[in-house]
Amino acid sequence: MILYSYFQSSASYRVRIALNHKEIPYEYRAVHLVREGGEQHKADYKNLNPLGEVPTLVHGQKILAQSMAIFFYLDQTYPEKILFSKDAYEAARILQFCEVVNSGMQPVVNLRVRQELETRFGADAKARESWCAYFNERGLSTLEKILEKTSGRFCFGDQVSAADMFLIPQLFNARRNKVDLSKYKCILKVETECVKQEAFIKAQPKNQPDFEA
Ligand SMILES: N[C@@H](CCC(=O)N[C@@H](CS)C(=O)NCC(=O)O)C(=O)O
Repeated sequence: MILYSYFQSSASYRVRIALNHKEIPYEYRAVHLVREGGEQHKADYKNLNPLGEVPTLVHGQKILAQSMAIFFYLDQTYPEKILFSKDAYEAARILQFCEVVNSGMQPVVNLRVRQELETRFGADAKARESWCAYFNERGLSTLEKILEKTSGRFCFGDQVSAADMFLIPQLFNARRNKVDLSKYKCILKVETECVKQEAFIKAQPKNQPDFEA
């Protein structure tokens, strides 16, 4: 497998954790999202991912964008160490949790959105930070409420799932946006367990070949 990724892309970070968790070896191909206006916009890359985003997973002749779709594919093709659950309701609740991140948080604080806020609406750094803080806090307080009911060592009981793999990269994102996480007790408790796991450690931005301090 080949993963097109950027070290500090939270959506790529999710997939890196999932691949590590399932112990699937992969080749890392860096796509620099900023250099020269962003390599994600180059024609060659857009042949793989027409939206011009990372991650993209290539498996033989198969090409997949969207981390959620990649998670689905990985569970179907490598059913060991399942990312969702065999129980339909539990799987749907994990999916629901992931979607709070995937639709209510990450896309509205993404690089492209921050760039548009600046160039189209003249938002300065402080205004952009305030925008990101609002959406991060709205999402995090929702996740915290869910975790009050579902968490054990991890987001859903004592088993690592896709929920943890969506949560941890979003915390990285929130910290970059200077969000104060101290009030999210359940989130922080789960994070303490996740960061001990090999799959999560290997996937951290600072452990990627394209890491830049
Ligand atoms: N829903 C997509 C989100 C992908 C996405 O937004 N990727 C960001 C990095 S986290 C990106 O490539 N941004 C490039 C840009 O905004 O130009 C997924 O889950 O894979």
